[in-house]
Amino acid sequence: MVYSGIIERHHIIPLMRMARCSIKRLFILLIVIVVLLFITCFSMLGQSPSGRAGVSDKAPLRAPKIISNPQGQKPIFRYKLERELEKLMGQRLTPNNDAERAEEKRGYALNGFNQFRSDRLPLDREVPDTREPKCLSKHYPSQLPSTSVIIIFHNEAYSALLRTVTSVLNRSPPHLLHEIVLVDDKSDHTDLGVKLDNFTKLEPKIKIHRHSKREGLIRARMTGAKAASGEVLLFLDSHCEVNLGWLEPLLERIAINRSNVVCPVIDVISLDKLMYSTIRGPPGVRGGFNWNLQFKWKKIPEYEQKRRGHDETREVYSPTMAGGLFAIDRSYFFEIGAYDMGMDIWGGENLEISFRIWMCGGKLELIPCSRVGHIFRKSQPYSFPGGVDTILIRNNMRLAEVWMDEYKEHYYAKRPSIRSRSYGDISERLELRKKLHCKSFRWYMENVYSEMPLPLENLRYGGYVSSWRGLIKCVGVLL
Ligand SMILES: [Mn+2]
Repeated sequence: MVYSGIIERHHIIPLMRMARCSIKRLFILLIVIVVLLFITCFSMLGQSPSGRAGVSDKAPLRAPKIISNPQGQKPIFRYKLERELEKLMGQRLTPNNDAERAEEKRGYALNGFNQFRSDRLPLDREVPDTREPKCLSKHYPSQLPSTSVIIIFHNEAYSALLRTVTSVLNRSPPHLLHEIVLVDDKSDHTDLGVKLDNFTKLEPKIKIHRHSKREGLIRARMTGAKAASGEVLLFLDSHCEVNLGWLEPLLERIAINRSNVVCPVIDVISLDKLMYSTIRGPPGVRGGFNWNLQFKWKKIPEYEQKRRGHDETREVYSPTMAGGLFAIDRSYFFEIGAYDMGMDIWGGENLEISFRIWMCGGKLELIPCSRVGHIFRKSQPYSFPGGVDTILIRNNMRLAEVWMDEYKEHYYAKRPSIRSRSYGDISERLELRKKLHCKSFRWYMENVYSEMPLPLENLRYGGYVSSWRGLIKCVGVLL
């Protein structure tokens, strides 16, 4: 058709037909594009980027990541060279015959670390001062709250337990150390019986409580907390060595505000050589978690470094704690609901108390000038009655149901089949949350852990398509 400036009537009808046809085609094309978009979107989300799909809850070894150094630097502190150490000790630290080799093997199997060597190292050995040099020039008030150190154990290696206790006695100012409360969660190792009783009798500050049946970490800690009479409760694992000046920086933060809950920085005692070491420089990590509800070490974000004024000696706000080592004002601990007594044995309780502290008005902090060495075991040496998975899932469901509001869906999305499982009665914990006027989980995510991405990979065909927010976000990402 030649353009003439005038559209004649006989031209108009085919034009209208053509227009109608193009609208139809355009419409079909649009539908095809949308369908393609959705397919791409879902197939992308269906693949879990790190192959994490269907990951089941496994007992996470506490804080293994801290061993790896983000800068790839070698540990700067080594205890002593093997030979020097042996000379000092007057005995060998490695097995020399079949009987000793068998003993070493047994020690590993029982503890997940080198008990053979632990038994031969001095209880009061020196450890390298791993603090930042700037920490040494800090001054702390001499009047600080008195402390009950609570150490719970179940079949711990006798020498590792005693080394923990000895380091606390040697490196805590006596006027600040009110007592050491040991809680034996029904151990059956013979040397943890009378032999331990005899040792504890030597030091009036040590008190020991024994369970007549295995209760697990959570209830054992409650036994310790109820028995303690210091102003601060300080929970320690039973295979630690506290470092120089470890206590004052923790207590100072609690003295400033009783709702500050504080954790020392964890140094590494190697499980084979039992060498005490740390990574160079200030701690670059703080506590986080993933949607499997596992604790994770995460890089401290820039906004938090800014809040600290880039001062390496200052406290780091931490969204979660690893769980083994922390200090809390005793009355505050009970005020905010201690532990969820409906949880079993171990697992999930560290995230539960972390969420609760932040959501109910407290703060959770890492204190760089306080250092405690910890043996990171090779494996969990003791059994979980009823199975690890069953207990962890039940504990995590209680955690999700009480504290995580709509965000609990991110946990369930990966394991839809557990929804129907029983997690017991949570009414008391919901009541507690109401009574304390705790904030929402959304508030926590937006204000405490804002760098945490929402899990797009949770969206699946069958599992979690009901989240329209997720769907819109998904399409938004693609466009
Ligand atoms: Mn431990």
